[in-house]
Amino acid sequence: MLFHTQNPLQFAFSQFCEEDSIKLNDETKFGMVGAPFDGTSTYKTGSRFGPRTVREASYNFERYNMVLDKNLDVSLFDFGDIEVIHGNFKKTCHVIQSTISELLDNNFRPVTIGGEHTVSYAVSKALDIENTTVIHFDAHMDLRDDYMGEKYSHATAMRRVFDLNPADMIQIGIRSCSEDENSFAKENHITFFTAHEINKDINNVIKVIKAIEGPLYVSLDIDVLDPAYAPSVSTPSPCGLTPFQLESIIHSLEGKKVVGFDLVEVSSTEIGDITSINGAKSILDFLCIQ
Ligand SMILES: [Mn+2]
Repeated sequence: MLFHTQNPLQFAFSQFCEEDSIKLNDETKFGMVGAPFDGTSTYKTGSRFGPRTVREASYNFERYNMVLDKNLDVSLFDFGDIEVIHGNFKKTCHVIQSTISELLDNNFRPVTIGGEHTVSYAVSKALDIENTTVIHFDAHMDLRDDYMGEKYSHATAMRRVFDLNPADMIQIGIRSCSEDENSFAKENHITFFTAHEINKDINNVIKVIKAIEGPLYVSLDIDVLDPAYAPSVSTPSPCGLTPFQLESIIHSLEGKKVVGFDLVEVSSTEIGDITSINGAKSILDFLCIQ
């Protein structure tokens, strides 16, 4: 695997796992990697700093989750950052895919910190998601077939994931798309819940998640949150979810077989930035329900 090893912040999440809780033969163990690629971002760049700032933000939290009355108790290995190739998505995609494949070969469930949303496509390719439902949190559908002539872009990421024939795709928190994307979602039976629908009644999306059978892959673009809670993102879109709503929906994944989780589009560049704090918390919420 190709990893940087110099940065002590790379292993920040590992603080939540006591050494004796790490069981090498545990088939439910998680392997964390950073994928600091932001080469296709078109508005506010900087998600290459996501892995660093999200890990740093994780220092702020307790192992004990008061809401769930539960200690975080998973085997989690943080392998540091993948060496992405800025300016070359094709090569970057290959490196991410082969790294995730290596994690899977060693029975690690991948937790990936982006980077921008194309990272999710690279991970999905490694996972072979044909029998898997993709749960996609985002302000945007990301279902364009191309964006400014590019097939591989943050704006087409979920269309490329859809091309991999997942069992189902459910989009949560949507409030921005083109007319064509809207039609594509409807014609292809992609279920989507707008942020407005969730604000009216969160129970509908929770009911749908609880009814899913079979494996799930979760992709969380942090811009699903309102820019009040996540301003440091590539393409902010107002009228988003609150951290309370996101927390409730993540908690509804409890008991589901989640084969992988990614957090993308965090472009915080400073310690204590609220976007990275909400991102780190979402990863910890997810890990706590395992
Ligand atoms: Mn987005």
